[in-house]
Amino acid sequence: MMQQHPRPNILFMMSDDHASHAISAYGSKINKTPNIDRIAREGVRLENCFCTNSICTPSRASILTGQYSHKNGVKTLAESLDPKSRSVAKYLQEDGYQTAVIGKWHLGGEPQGFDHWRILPGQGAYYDPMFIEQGGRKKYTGYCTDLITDFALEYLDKRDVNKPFFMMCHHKAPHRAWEPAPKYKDFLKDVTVPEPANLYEAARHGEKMRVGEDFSERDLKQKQPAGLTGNALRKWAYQVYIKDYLRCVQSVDESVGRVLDYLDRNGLRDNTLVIYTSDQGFFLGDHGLYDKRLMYDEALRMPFVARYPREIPAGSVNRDILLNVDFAHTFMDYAILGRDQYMDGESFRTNLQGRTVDNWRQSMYYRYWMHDDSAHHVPAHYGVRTKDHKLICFHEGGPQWELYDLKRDPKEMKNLIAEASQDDTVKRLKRELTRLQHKYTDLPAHF
Ligand SMILES: [Ca+2]
Repeated sequence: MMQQHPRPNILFMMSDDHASHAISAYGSKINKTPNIDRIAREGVRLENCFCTNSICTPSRASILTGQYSHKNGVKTLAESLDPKSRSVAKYLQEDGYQTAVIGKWHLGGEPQGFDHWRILPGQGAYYDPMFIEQGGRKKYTGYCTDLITDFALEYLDKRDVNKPFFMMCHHKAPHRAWEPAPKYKDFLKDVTVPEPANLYEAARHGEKMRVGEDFSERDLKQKQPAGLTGNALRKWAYQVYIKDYLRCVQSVDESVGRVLDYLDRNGLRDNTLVIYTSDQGFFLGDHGLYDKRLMYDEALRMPFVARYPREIPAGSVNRDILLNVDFAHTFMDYAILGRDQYMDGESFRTNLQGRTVDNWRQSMYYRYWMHDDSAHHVPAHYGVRTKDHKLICFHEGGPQWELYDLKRDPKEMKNLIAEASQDDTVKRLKRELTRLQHKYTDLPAHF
């Protein structure tokens, strides 16, 4: 019998739009993130952690409720989380955890299920941001990422040491418009950041997320040089974009380091499950794009590293398919709470120990709902991903199908849907897509 430890603290750090390929533990070719890497080195790195709807508000709602977007009602940026929703925060709070959320909330209304909260209104500001907290609104002087970290550590200092805590520390960074801390504004100034191989690809679905053509002056923080067009514009704009993005990531990584040091100094290392993740991935010039939404891996994959020395082997890598809808059950499992039948996700506590649960999922279901919004023009779509393949259906005005062989073509450059040799794979994946839509009671779009 395993020794029984008290229930761990859960410290969940999540940034906004931080792609795994801008984390050195994931093999980034463009930056170093020593503090996030430290969690991976002392714990586990998830290789196949995916979001089920690659956009901010819906992913956050799925993390809290353990449900797909069509179940929790937050399918697009326009919807708020119903304050009556069941959520992991409420369950942990009812079960004796002290609960807090600090930083970006972006789910409308006041946080429910948290004893303490200090959140940004909407997207919040990078510089001298306003925060909403119990008791009102207050503007603070400083840089958003640093302030969120200060507030998180302040909360830990004041907590009741006789109860376990569940804290969600949610950074705004590195979200658009990628505004760096003053001290990092010249970071990478004289460096040419390597370009992704598919930077000069044309937009496939008419999406308005092209590096260069679809940046605003606010994104670039300067006027675009006159006469710059086509590939020359993209080349120039990529450097401006990626440097600001990585400057924002620097502060996030530094924040993670401050939190880890705090845990060490205060004897919280062994009894705290500490996680770093992002609400979804992001295109870093891949396919010529910025932003997320599309089911391609750069946006679909969530970075996720976790450390809990009592259970998680140091330096391990997990390749099971794990989803944002699993987080709620996983945290409840650490709190020794049973399953909520309304949640779609499953606990992956055992998977994090290096043992894949029997009959663990071999495929995942994805759906992006925000059809052709005026700013980004990404068509709605759904799809299924296995370890080896991805099948996507752009169902509006279609259907238009895409099939990728992820083993041979990890960058998803060649759509194989029309290849006769793939007919059996397509049939099998369409059956799997239908099975998953039934399992999650999502209605397929009619076409
Ligand atoms: Ca986001």
